[in-house]
Amino acid sequence: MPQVLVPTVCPYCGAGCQFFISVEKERATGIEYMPEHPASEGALCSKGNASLEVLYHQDRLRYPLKKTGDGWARISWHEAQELIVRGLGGALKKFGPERVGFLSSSKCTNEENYLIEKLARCLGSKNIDNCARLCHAPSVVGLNRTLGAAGMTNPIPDLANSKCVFIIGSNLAENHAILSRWINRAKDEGAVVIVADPRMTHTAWMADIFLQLKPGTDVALLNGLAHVIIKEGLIDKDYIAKLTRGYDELVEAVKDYSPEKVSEITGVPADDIIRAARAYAISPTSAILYSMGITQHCTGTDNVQAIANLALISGNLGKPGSGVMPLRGQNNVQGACDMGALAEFYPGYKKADDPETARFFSAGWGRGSLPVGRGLTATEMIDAAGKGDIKAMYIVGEDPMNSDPSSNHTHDALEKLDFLVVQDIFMTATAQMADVVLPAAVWAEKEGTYTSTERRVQWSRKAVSPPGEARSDLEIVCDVANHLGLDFDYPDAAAVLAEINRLVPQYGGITRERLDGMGLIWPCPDKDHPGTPILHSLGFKLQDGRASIMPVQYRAAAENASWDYPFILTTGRVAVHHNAGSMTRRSPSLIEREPELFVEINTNDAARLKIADGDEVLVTSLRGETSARARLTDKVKKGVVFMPFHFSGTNKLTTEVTDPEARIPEFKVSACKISWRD
Ligand SMILES: Nc1nc2c(c(=O)[nH]1)N[C@H]1C(S)=C(S)[C@@H](COP(=O)(O)OP(=O)(O)OC[C@H]3O[C@@H](n4cnc5c(=O)[nH]c(N)nc54)[C@H](O)[C@@H]3O)O[C@H]1N2
Ligand SMILES: Nc1nc2c(c(=O)[nH]1)N[C@H]1C(S)=C(S)[C@@H](COP(=O)(O)OP(=O)(O)OC[C@H]3O[C@@H](n4cnc5c(=O)[nH]c(N)nc54)[C@H](O)[C@@H]3O)O[C@H]1N2
Ligand code: SF4
Ligand SMILES: [Mo]
Repeated sequence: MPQVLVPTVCPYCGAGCQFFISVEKERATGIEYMPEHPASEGALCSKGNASLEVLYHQDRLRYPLKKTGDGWARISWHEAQELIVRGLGGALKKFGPERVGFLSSSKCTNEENYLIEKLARCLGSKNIDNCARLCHAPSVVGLNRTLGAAGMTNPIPDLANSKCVFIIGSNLAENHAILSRWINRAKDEGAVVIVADPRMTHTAWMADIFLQLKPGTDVALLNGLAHVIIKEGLIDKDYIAKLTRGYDELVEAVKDYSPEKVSEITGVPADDIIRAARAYAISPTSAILYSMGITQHCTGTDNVQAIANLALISGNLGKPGSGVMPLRGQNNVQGACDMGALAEFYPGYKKADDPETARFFSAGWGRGSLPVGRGLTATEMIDAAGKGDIKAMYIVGEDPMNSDPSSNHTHDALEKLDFLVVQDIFMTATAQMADVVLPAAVWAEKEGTYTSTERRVQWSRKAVSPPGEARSDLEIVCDVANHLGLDFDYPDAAAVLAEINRLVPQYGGITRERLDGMGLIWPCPDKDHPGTPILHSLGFKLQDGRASIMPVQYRAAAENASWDYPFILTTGRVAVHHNAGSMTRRSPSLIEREPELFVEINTNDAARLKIADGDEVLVTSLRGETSARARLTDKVKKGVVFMPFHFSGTNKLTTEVTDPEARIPEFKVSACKISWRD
């Protein structure tokens, strides 16, 4: 049989790179590059290149499983559905839908997320969320409030047009690797690059100005930049007058943030703050890129608003080379949010607490009444489970045991549930806690759309068949819905997309017929619309078309170093692993490069503790302890240590404190101590 090339979207990060899977005799045999792709231009990072390694892994879930006294038993799909009717359906009847929770997956397609959202709401539950809660929830809150939309404002290739790229709290060189190419291109054309990060990362190596701030002090830094821009008259007066409100309040709010004072809080030299402010505001076009270093704080929403303020006072929105860019993490976290897998929204960001929203969808879905009001977020569901308030959960493609903060707390909560069903491609730590585990097909084994960080909606084709009896999430969810008394009659993803086209205005014109090729960028309201690469070019979708400048004040992180816990632990990522690691730890070429959990410690701190490079140490916080291999480095400053969360252990340490509005945990600041492993 001849070789066939099947176009597909990378299953790892939100950059949305496409490539071809070559298929021979119904087996995926290799990758071919796609130079015509607008964002990746045929390039892939190490994870994209290794993505096929998970397809035929021996650990893939092949059959539905149920927990037995001494392990797991293979069961039929029929029995699995019966157990779900008894467990999930039983909890719905006995305790009511408000005590049942759903986690949807930002690894799944838009069509699958839409159906999981529809399933939860039609069963009467408001409790649906996805891993955006642990990721960009503050962007959803903060940018909707300031700019009226939470997406990345400009497309990836537009970065090349920027004359100043300000990267704050993002290690894109490792985590959105393909973006570095565009920033290097901007640099070649003379752009200034500013990086603000507590660690000297691969991204920081690209910087002309590097601001190595203390973790959790971003509001102070950003207000300091606004202070200098205002004081030196570098604002865009016309833009402020025509398109914003709230400027005077900002002037008042930042007047005490002199470079000297900000330097004391952040540890960044005052001169560098002034240089960065001038570079950002004087440049004709400046873009701000940010990610988890901004959002994963108890001040995450404030941080995001402080970023929007900078862009607004300097008029850096709505034109090429400018913008506010929340770099979305998972391959489809943008889409999972667009499809309403969030406690606050129905599909298309229609507010869940607005009765009109429920009326709109009950008409659209032909359902009598739908729940009105904000549900529990992912983090709140786990807390509620721990208190016995949530009784049953359906978790699709998410691994809270490893990705939520304070794993011991998560473990206790999940253990308390009367019934847990987990749908994944591997037996994760979360699946281990389940009563029933359902085997899902992974991206290359199914079709549908994914929305990348630049809001590009792309169709991914099925290349190969799933292993054993594994089925696509779309098929599984329809089956669950029908067993629970709903009527989900969708033959394929295209049928679901047609319904999305009708009910989600931003996706109105993103039809299956238009999606062969490089996709379309939403909002795309009708079939003739070309898509909208740059947001806000005609003003803002807020009152009078104006954006809101929202002043914020610096508040310290919830935890600080103390006598007992003298280090600040910050957590994050490395290039060759992905999130909780279920896929990349099983990729031979990737695990070989980073085989185990490590902790980066400043060389001076290590010398004081008599710790040598490669020693196994114990890292302890108020919540738990884990061992890790010491890695001595000057990338982190004295008093700060860094651990990736790709191996279980890291999240035993992290704090459960969340941002009061967005409910994102403060993954980036926990106090800890380091000691010898006995
Ligand atoms: N290789 C790889 N790529 C990925 C992922 C992965 O796991 N591995 N995951 C994907 C996902 S889901 C996401 S959300 C993105 C995340 O992508 P990033 O946001 O780039 O990931 P992180 O490494 O968590 O954090 C980014 C940076 O924030 C810095 N930081 C920590 N604390 C602070 C602070 O207080 N202030 C500031 N300014 N910076 C701080 C860290 O030192 C780090 O360099 O990556 C996506 N891409
Ligand atoms: N300490 C610390 N913790 C963090 C972070 C941090 O920076 N520091 N970052 C947070 C962030 S930004 C995020 S996004 C979260 C991520 O948290 P999670 O979403 O829990 O992390 P993943 O490991 O990506 O989990 C995705 C799961 O989906 C499965 N999967 C893959 N494809 C499919 C599919 O097609 N169908 C189904 N059903 N399953 C599939 C994978 O096997 C995996 O188990 O972690 C958060 N946790
Ligand atoms: S940058 Fe992201 S989308 Fe592109 S190949 Fe790497 S992981 Fe995949
Ligand atoms: Mo994320």
